[in-house]
Amino acid sequence: RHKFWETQPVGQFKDIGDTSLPEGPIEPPTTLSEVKQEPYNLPNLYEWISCDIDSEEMCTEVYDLLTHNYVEDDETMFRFNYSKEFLRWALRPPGYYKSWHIGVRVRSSKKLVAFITGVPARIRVRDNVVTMAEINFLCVHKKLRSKRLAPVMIKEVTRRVHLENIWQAAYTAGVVLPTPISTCQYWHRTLNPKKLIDVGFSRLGARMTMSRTIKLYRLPDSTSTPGFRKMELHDVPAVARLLRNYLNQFEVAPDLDENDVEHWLLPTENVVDSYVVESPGSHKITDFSSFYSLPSSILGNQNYSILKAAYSFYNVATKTPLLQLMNDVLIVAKQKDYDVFNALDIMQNESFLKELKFGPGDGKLHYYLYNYRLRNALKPMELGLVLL
Ligand code: MYA
Ligand code: JJ1
Repeated sequence: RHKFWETQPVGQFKDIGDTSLPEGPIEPPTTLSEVKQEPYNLPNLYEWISCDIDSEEMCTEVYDLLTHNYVEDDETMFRFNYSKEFLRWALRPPGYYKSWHIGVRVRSSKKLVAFITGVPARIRVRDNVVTMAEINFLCVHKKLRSKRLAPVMIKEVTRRVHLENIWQAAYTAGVVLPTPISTCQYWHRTLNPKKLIDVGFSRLGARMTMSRTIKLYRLPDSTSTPGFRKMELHDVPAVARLLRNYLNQFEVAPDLDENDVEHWLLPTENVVDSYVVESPGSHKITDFSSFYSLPSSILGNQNYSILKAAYSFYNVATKTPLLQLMNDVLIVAKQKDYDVFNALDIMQNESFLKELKFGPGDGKLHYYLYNYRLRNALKPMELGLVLL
């Protein structure tokens, strides 16, 4: 069934329900000298490169590959269109390794035809904080699909991660592989109903007219929570405290320090947006909410070419009701001209999805760990990790 994945240290389908297997690493680490020193072999037409994502030229090549060949929905109506600024942000967190930004070129033409990345992260799994690689942006050019290039890319990124003495990884995918630690559902909050219906992202509900639909999804012009404002650099320590404390309750979550919070959550125009609630009297930061910006190309529509989507990132409410905080974030997303606000059913998101008029999408997201076994799959609400 899974000729490649059956050979890898991941939870296997045949082991589901076997409670005799221990939680934790599946294989022990080897010594660094036992890690293969040369890259895996590619078919001779191709060559490996490490991508210098700082270089405008290289970043454009990666952007173009992904824009035309990355993840699509099941009916090929939309394709993720990560921006260059987003890619630079996603790929250069504290402690990143350039050697984990891996490209494959055609030797003769130098054309970039495949890509995979890792970035380092400390992920807590129950009581253990584990240094891992977060693997993302696996992409093979449409013309080179089904040639078993993906397994070679995965083995090569694994080798380069091992060279840094790191032995575990976390990743998400829309496809089912051996074996998900959790399976989550995408939910969508319409902000611009007319456009979403025009481009086929959503349909007019039964017994609904366009004007009733527009009214249903209308939001106030301004936010309601006193002290709600954009996060600033001086908020980093307070946000880090809030977030670390909040994420403690989940079975799997990132272990974020102040440097991580500054990188991942300080607002970057058109990439990531964060808001805090500062108590008007005490100036205490009591609540926090964030989203990232991931547009999709609209494939084959006469009127529109880009869908502006915001994705819920990390939210912490200690004083303001989470429902009210998220409603304020929907209002800012609408002000910023996003067409839709997306969220997964992870963390405490279920507590606001229905009430704030999110509807379930047709997409699922499966979460995976490499070389780390969990005895049982987790409920989405036990997950405290968002991958980009
Ligand atoms: S998820 C996003 C993935 N990208 C896309 O969906 C973009 C559009 N699709 C493509 O570009 C291609 O279809 C890809 C496959 C490249 C996905 N994750 O080369 P093949 C297995 C893992 O003939 P292609 C993301 O970025 C498949 O089951 N494996 O196939 C996270 C089969 O193996 P097996 C996948 O279609 C990535 C084999 O590949 C995926 O030409 C995490 C077929 O290879 C997938 N999304 O190319 C990667 N899709 O026979 C794992 C298919 O066994 C990281 N396959 O079923 C693991 C941790 C590594 C680090 C460890 C450190 C310690
Ligand atoms: O965006 C997604 N689905 C949309 C569009 C569907 C178009 C036809 N297939 C959707 N729209 C309905 C919205 C509606 C609004 C009013 C209320 C009811 C709902 O469902 C889906 C997620 O649902 N996205 C995808 O399929 C993209 C791929 C998802 C897998 C991602 C893999 C990521 C890899 C990470 O490394």
